[in-house]
Amino acid sequence: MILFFTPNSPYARTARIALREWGVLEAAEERLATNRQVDNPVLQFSPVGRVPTLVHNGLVITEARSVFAYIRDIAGAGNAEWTSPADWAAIADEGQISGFLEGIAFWVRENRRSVAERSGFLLKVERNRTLRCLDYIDTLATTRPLPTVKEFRGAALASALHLMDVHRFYPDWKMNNKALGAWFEHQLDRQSMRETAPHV
Ligand SMILES: N[C@@H](CCC(=O)N[C@@H](CS)C(=O)NCC(=O)O)C(=O)O
Repeated sequence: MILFFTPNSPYARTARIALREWGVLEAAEERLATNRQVDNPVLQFSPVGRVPTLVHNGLVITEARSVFAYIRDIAGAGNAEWTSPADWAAIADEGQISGFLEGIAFWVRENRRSVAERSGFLLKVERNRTLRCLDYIDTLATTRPLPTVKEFRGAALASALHLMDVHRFYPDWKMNNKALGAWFEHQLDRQSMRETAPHV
């Protein structure tokens, strides 16, 4: 099983966390992708060429949510973290968390462009989205316990928060979002988080 990743991708990180949390790291080879390069090895398997991409038994699985579910399934834990009948509250929370992660990933990409090319408008849109999401998810965290990074929405949330932190987009966020800050600090202690920390 090959898992393509890049060290700072919060999407790929959720898959790397899953390998560790669900005990299947030894069955996988984590292979570096070279995103947006013509010789990106991911392109041998997937025309989309994004991470995470998981290759196993002739299958090419993309999209972080599906890769997480697949890893969980081969670990013997079933492929769904939602209970049956569907846990719509968890599904609703996952939507907000995925949207938050997407916003942070976009913010990082925009910020990576040269100063002249950056859109001040889009940076502001993403900053405002982030502030709104942090408040919303902080309220969630005070209402009911957030899952650990062993679940996809926990891994996605922790990966997004960590990337936001290392880029220092909003250094004081924990002061204004105390419940979420406390949850995040707990996740940082986990080995899966330490082994996959982004490099800046
Ligand atoms: N919707 C995808 C998003 C994955 C994604 O955007 N990955 C980025 C890295 S953070 C990537 O591989 N970008 C390279 C590219 O778009 O060519 C998912 O959930 O996995």
